[in-house]
Amino acid sequence: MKEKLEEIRKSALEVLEKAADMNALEEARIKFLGKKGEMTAAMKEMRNLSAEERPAIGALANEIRANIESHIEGKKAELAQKLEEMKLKAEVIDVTMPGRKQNIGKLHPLTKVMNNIKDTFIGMGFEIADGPEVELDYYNFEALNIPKNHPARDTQDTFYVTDNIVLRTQTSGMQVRVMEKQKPPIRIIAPGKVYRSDAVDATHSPVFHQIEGLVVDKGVTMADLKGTLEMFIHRLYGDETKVRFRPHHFPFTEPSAELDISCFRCGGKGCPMCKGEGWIEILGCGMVHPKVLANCGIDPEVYSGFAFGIGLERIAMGRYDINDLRLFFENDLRFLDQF
Ligand code: 2NL
Repeated sequence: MKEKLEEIRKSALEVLEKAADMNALEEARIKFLGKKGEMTAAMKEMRNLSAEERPAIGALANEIRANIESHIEGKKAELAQKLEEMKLKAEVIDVTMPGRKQNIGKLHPLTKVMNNIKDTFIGMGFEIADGPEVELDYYNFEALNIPKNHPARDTQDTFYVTDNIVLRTQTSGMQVRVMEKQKPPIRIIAPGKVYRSDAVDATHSPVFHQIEGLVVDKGVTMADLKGTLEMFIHRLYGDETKVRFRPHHFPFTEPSAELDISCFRCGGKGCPMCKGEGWIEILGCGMVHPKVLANCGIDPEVYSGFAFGIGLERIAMGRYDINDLRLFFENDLRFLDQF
């Protein structure tokens, strides 16, 4: 009996020594100490012992059971620690590793120029008018003194949705809507996309961006137009920039003019930037035609106004020295990343 018990102890300690995880440990506990385990079976056999033998064997059995139990507890603690160590190892953070780079987006160069111009006019007390890109023929043409079959429709040929609905060729329609609704004084700019039926090349695109401006009040004169636009140019290009007005024709203004600035590259001496002229064309402007005011319900005998239109792409091309307008619309990151 004694030998048998020692046999169980030996084999139990061997199995426990090899136990690689908690499952193996639990299996061993059941095999040796469980209700149907080897120790329990051995204890049952103690009935067959004589009264003299029983106490010594009983004591031995208890000692072995305790011995196996303490080995199980010891092994359990050892495995738990191993598990904890493995977990810590897996969770280790190498603070010297380089971080993951986040690519931050940038504003499109046209957006930058647009924001710049908007800020300048907001600083002069203008408000921003917003409106539809798909516009009624009336707001895009008729109200602006460009009746059907007027030759100006050729220079502003656009995309027709129906006979009476077009993609706007200028943002003036928004300003007409404001004049219809709001009593002067009016001081607004109208920024946005406009459309023309043009083929794409380095200087033309069927969609481009424009900012128009409009001031209507009592006693507004050409001097107000010149003063306002000169201040705008000085804010955008610097106080040393010279401004000149050249007579021009638009159906919606009378008189009309184009505004040139002294070349920001050569200062007016003549260079490739200004094609040797010393001057660069920036925008079109004029005094709002009395017929346009009347069309919008504003009495041209009481009120007068001036208006202007700026093409953004040309301004941005000059500022960033870009020679092909298509670059703005191709969305090539190698281009966009530079601004
Ligand atoms: C250009 C320059 C211009 C206007 C736009 C305008 C708007 C209203 C009334 C009168 Cl509501 N005029 N806008 C005026 C002069 C020039 O744009 O080159 N346009 C083809």
